[in-house]
Amino acid sequence: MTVNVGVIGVGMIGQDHIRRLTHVLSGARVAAVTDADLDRAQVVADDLSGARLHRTGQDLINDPEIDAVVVTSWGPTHEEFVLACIAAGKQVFCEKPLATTQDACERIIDAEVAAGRRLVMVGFMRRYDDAYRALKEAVHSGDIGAPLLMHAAHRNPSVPPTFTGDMIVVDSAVHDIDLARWMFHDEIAAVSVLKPRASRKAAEGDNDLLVVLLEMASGVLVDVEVYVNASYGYDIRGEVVCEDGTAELSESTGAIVKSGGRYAGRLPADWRERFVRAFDTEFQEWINAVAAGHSTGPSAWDGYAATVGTDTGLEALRTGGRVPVTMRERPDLYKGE
Ligand code: NAD
Ligand code: ISE
Repeated sequence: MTVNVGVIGVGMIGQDHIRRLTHVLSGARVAAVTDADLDRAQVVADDLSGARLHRTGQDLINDPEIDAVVVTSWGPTHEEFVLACIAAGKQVFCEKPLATTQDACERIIDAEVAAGRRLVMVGFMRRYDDAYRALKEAVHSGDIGAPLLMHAAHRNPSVPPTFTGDMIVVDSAVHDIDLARWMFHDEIAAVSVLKPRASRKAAEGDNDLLVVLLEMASGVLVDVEVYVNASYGYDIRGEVVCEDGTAELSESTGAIVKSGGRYAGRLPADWRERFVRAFDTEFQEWINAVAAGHSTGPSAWDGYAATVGTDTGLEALRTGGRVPVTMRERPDLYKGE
């Protein structure tokens, strides 16, 4: 079966996902697209064989020939489209964030629970990265004792001027928040955010970098340095300190060349390059699940937990204090994941 996918939002990541669905993966074709910028959507549709252009996301979701939907529009629009997919009984892959407010995430959870089956997957692609999977396996192998602490770094070379200080937490640290929950099979109990002196590259009134400290319910600590104007490349790091050893995320930079008394390797330019294989794996698993009639991967519950984590992080950033995390009870639909 070929899954006919409709894509809502054909900006940067929407076009990257269309490329992988069309040219890299098997079992799916992009059959329709839409965007608030219809001219942009038309250009994308023209480049796809037999793809329809819809005027709105709702029209695309209601198209009977569309089996499943990818939502890659701006965060504040996600709730409307995800809820419409649930109402239409269609599987939906939604890029992070699931929704920008906790209330919106809860409305999605309530709708999915009422539907009685999982229809939503959230795009936390780090869970599909070979290096993170190997790190998780090492941590839980039993060979190096129980985990105590994780050091993580999330560095972007640069961000556009529209990227506000809050987005360091909401747009970037959200990945580390999801990763910590996945790595340790645990919820976050409290969040603190520390700021060094302001960098000359940070916008007036903002700090870049931030250190986000996550206290997991088990007592494991996770410190995440998030630095969005690091200049030198896209650099994602992780090291878990356990009772009897440590496990470190390997660098996916290809060869390290030693020559003339020096050594050098390559850093990825951005998240597209660093996580290209993870995105491919994530989407292939989604297509396979959709073709088999079910969902997979990070759930609406994970999307909700991440938004609770970023909201708590924002409060910690504003108050300078340690803020406990409060979450609703996990519905049965998401138990045992
Ligand atoms: P972008 O601005 O390049 O593209 C977003 C597109 O959505 C634009 O073309 C815009 O016109 C369109 N859009 C906005 N509102 C719409 C609406 N109501 N209906 C239809 N189209 C609409 O943004 P982007 O960088 O591609 O990010 C899109 C989403 O993907 C965001 O939620 C972002 O957080 C997420 N993202 C995830 C990763 C990752 O690593 N997983 C990386 C980048 C972006
Ligand atoms: C971007 O939106 C992403 O999701 C990337 O994965 C992340 O590394 C980057 O910091 C975000 O801005």
